[in-house]
Order: sequence, then C-alpha cells, then structure tokens
Amino acid sequence: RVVTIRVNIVHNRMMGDLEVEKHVQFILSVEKKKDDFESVVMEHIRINGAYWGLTSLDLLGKLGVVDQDEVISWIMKCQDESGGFGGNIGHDPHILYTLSAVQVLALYDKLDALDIDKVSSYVSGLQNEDGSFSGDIWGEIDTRFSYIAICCLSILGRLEKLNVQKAVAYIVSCKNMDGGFGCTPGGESHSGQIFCCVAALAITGSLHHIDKDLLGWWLCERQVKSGGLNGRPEKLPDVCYSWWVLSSLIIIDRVHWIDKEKLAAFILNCQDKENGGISDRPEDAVDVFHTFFGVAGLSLLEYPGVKAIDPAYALPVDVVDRIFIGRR
Ligand code: GRG
Ligand code: ZN
Repeated sequence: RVVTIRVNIVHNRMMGDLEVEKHVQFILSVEKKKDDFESVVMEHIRINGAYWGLTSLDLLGKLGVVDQDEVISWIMKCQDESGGFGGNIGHDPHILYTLSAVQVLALYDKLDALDIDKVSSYVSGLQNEDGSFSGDIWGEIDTRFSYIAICCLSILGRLEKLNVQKAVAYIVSCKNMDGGFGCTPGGESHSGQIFCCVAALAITGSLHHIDKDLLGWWLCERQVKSGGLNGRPEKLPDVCYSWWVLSSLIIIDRVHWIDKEKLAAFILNCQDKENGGISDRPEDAVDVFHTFFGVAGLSLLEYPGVKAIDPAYALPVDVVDRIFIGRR
C-alpha cells in the first residue's frame, strides 16, 4: 500500500509536468493562424503540419477537439491526378506529403476515402531500378523516401506493388562501418536516416541486416549531459532526436542503454509552460514539429497520460492495431 501511494505521487507529479491543455491550445492556434510568419513558412508543408499536430492531439487523447470532416475534405483536396498528394491544395505531389495524407486518414479510420490502387501506383512508380526511391518526378533519391514508400504501402496493404527485395538491398547498401545509415550509399550516418532505414527494415521483416550492438552503441552515444539526444557526434541536442534516436533504439531492443528519466526531463524542459508548444532546446521558440516529436518521445518513454506510439509507423499503437487486425 505504501508503495502504491508513492507510485501515485510520482505519477501525479509527472502528469503535472506535461502541460497537456496548453499544448492542445498551441496546436489549435497554429491551425487557425493563416497570415503570420509561421503560417507563411508552413504553407507548402501544411499537410505535414496536419500530421504532426493531429497525431500529437491523438496521443494526448484530444483528437476530438478538431472538426474531422473539415480535415478530411481538405486532405482529399490536396490529392493530385497522379494519385500523389501535395503539401496543400493545388501544390505539386511528393511522396513526403502522400505519407502524411495517408497517416492522417488512418488516424480517423478513413483510409476507405482513398482510391488505394491509385495512391499505391503513384508510390510504387517512384521506385528506381536499383531499388531506391525518388521523392517525386524530379528524381531526388534518399533513404527517407524508401521508408515512406514502405510505410505507406504497408498501411495501404499493397507492399506487393514494390520490389521489396531490391528496396531492402538498397537500404542495406546505405549502411556504414559504424552500424548507422546515410541518405545514399557512402552518406554519413545521421539519426534521421537511421530511423528511416531501421523502421523500413522492421516493417519488411529484415532486421537481421542490422548489427544491433554496434548500432545500439552509436545511438546511445547520442545522449549528452543535459539528457537530450543529438543527431550525430559533436552536435547539439534537439528534441526531435527523442523520436529519431529513441524509436530506432526501441526497434533494435537497446532502449535500456540510455537514461530515460534524464531524457524525459530534457523534453519537459523544452515546453513553453505559458503559451504551450515544445521547442528544439530549452528557451528556444516552439513549433508544431518539435511539439509532435516531444510528445512522441514522451510516448516512447511511456510517460503517464500519453498514448503509446508505434516506433516504426509513427502512429498511435491503437491506430496501427486497427489497421492490421482489421485486415486479418
Ligand atoms: C513519419 C516520423 C515520420 C517521418 C517521415 C521525413 C521523414 C520520414 C524522415 C526524416 C528523417 C530525417 C532526415 C530527420 C532529420 C531531420 C533533422 C533534424 C535534420 C537536421 O539536420 P542538421 O544536420 O542538424 O541540420 P544537426 O542536428 O545534425 O545539427
Ligand atoms: Zn529538431
């Protein structure tokens, strides 16, 4: 009984530390502001912003504060005739925005609003002969796009439209001596690319290509004195790496190699306790991108009051379960 009471006290204190209501208000305010500097900068990636904001709300148990029909009808208007989605209405399609559109529809259990074959043909059409993926018709190649294609088609139940074997071989060709991955063969290891490659290998059942101890060592070395994580050696810590690094560590089963409490304290320190939102580092300006990665990081750390997020699909676990259990 004494133990139970103590656990509850710690639990309540932690709950109090995350400013749930303020973050909800911050996310809503970003959505409403249309004319200020941040909105202008965000205009071309509004669909990514919608994914970050709405997934944060769902993780906090507050998805209901946004008008679902309005979001879905706007998302559908961002689709191009190719089947891909743009960052906003009338913008050129790109694989980055297509995944965000699919993820938001998945949050609302509205994947059936899509012509699934059309979207998956757009994505599979971006695969190149060597197994890599371009982001759009202009051809930039990056392991980010490999992850997006694999994640997107897995959610849509159309992985067979890809050459998965070649896709995996290309990702493996981007693996470095330090156990990490870069954006193209020979590219420097970076935590963002590592997340993409590790999550793509997890989704395709190909984790045997990873040396988990070697990569786990490189990833846990990303934790600095303040408790935050950086993206590569000698760089500053940043809240978004609480997602890129931590999700990778969880997928390869090495999360116990970092100090989870110190990381949670670092994230909580990056909150704007007055007006809501989370920044990259303590005292910096908040934005919806780092608010999402802060909340998602706390979710991976099993912070009380935050729903669990899937480390490979970057969607709440209940959403991922609904997709895959529903399909069985
Ligand atoms: C669904 C979560 C999700 C992702 C979709 C877009 C994408 C797939 C993945 C992006 C992976 C990536 C490359 C992330 C890194 C982003 C970042 C903070 C880049 C900054 O790099 P530098 O070099 O910063 O400017 P550092 O921290 O190294 O100084
Ligand atoms: Zn960042």
